[in-house]
Amino acid sequence: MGKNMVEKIFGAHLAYGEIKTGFPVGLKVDQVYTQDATGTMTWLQFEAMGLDRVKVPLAVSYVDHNMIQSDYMNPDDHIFLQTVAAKYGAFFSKPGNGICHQVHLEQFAAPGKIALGTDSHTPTGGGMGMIAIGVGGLDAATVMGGSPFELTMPQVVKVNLKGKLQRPCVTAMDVILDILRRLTVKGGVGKIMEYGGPGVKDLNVTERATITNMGAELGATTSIFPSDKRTKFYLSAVGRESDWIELKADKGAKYSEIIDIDLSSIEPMIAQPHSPDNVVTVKSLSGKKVDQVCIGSCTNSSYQSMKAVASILKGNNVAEDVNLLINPGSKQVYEMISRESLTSGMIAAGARILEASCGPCIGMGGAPGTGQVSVRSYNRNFKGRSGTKDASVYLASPVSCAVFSIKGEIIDPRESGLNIANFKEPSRYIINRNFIIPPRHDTSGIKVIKGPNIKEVSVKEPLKDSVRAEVLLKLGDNITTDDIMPAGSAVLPFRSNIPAISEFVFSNIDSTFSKRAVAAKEKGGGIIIGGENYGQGSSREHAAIAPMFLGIQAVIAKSFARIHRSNLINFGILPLLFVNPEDFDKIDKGDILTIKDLDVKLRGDQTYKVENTTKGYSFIARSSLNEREKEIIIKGGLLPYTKERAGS
Ligand code: MIC
Ligand code: SF4
Repeated sequence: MGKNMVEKIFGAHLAYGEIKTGFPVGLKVDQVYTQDATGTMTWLQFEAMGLDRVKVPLAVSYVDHNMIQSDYMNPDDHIFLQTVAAKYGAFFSKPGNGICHQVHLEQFAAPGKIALGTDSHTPTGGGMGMIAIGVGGLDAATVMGGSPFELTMPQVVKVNLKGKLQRPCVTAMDVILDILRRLTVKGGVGKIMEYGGPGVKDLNVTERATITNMGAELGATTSIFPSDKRTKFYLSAVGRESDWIELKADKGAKYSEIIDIDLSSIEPMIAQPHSPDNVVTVKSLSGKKVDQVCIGSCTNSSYQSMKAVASILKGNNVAEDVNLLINPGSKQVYEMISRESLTSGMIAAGARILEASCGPCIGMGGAPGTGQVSVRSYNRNFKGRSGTKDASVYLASPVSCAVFSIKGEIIDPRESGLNIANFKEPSRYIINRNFIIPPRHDTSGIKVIKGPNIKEVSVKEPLKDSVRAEVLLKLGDNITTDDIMPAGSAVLPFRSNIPAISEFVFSNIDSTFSKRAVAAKEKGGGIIIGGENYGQGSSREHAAIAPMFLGIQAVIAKSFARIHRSNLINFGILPLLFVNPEDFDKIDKGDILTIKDLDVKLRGDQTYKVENTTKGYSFIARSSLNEREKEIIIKGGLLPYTKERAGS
């Protein structure tokens, strides 16, 4: 029987289980990478496992998020990450080297491999024909410690591309925005998007990477493109032709669903506030005034994106009322556009060029003004993420963004009259690895340096047999991890300090949350009530560790996003599902819920009678944990579970 690409790669990496949708499957992983905002916890957790060295063929510690360094905390994290990488045999990518996903694509991604990254946009590597999955830090740490990576086998959906993009005004960003419009932020949950069809050859590797990167916003486990001649061309241009293998689906390969997309029919698209799936055509918003434009992020900061932007800005002026910020994705991109004198054209036009990092995408500077309209070539426009609660953030292609910055308003780039250069892929990129420190053989003399803000990892106690807890918050659908654990320059420095960061949990939704949680903890703990797709977005496990630290015992929701669900389990918080969605309506903030016989129910049919002691009725909730997940919850989380197994 013909196999799809996912089955081929999973088959070649199978550690245990069956490649059968809905069943647990264990995979051997080739590469693991971390970024600083999630990496400090990951590496602290790895350290707590007591091993001498990482047990995966390749591990990389990147620094790209926390770059403001307004005091000692961010640089202390950087030095910790550098020394811990040196101690345990990982590469270290220095601050300034670029955004992890862009750098990984240039330097390490390879077709046919499996990579995990502690960031939800790890699927960027799918553009290279690899399975690249975003995970929580503790999952990454256990895999670096030698365990296989276990996941529930997703469905594989084929995205069948035909036709050609209307270049240069329509880009890969418009393709993924259009897919988000069609499928929504829940459309990919439990699925891997496998791209195929004759239209694939119209897209080069960095364009494919834009699509797989933002596939994260579909809620998909990952997305993958074939590895073909264009992949070979790119790998040879970055000096890694020997990493190339061909990868394609067999004839007759099976898929759970097939989605057809005609690239020729795609127009410039834009996501409106406050969700990446709130997509319309750029044309339909013509004339809307723009205050700020930001170009970059792991989605659209490649050499190709920057060249297009430079061609539009050349000889023009950024509109009087617009602030234009640009962050190239990597040192390689930066160096190349500088050598070609493209940065000088950008500066002359009035752009503010930032360093190669996440920057405004994660609220590290570049916040818009009160009530302002900001259009960004980024991947997320959740409310408040930019740092300004009442800003209206839109998402569009780098081409559209550059055009808007000159015109001062939203306008279809096809009608702008501006000159936009067509891109010719370079046959050689600058290859300079001086910002990547390779692992050492002898690590005996290396001391891991931890500044005073780096606190030890918090661990939960084993599962109690009954829970009596207060409903601290009742929320709607699509709650993001940005809602649960905000980012931005005031919060990110505390990523290595759980007691301190826990004060910010849900702070953008309810500023009294952490205080109320601490008070409830004394009396048995708290429960959160969520709607559909609870925990979508980022992989930050802080959205589970900090609530755990505040005494949250369970989250009862209509459905969960994949990475956050795993993170909850990894930190001993029970993810429960409403059996009857009407029960959601009956609960109110402040109700006391009691769940008894947890251990027996968990090991049994996983249905739980939840008594609403305040209102005097009960309802049924269920969990859907596999055997390993059950044990993890019983032990109080993945760390105690792993330690016990290592000791036994
Ligand atoms: C994001 O885009 O939200 C982040 C910041 O890159 C996160 C990781 C984090 O919270 O550190 C992600 O996407 O996983
Ligand atoms: Fe960084 Fe933004 Fe990409 Fe997250 S989405 S990795 S914050 S650039």
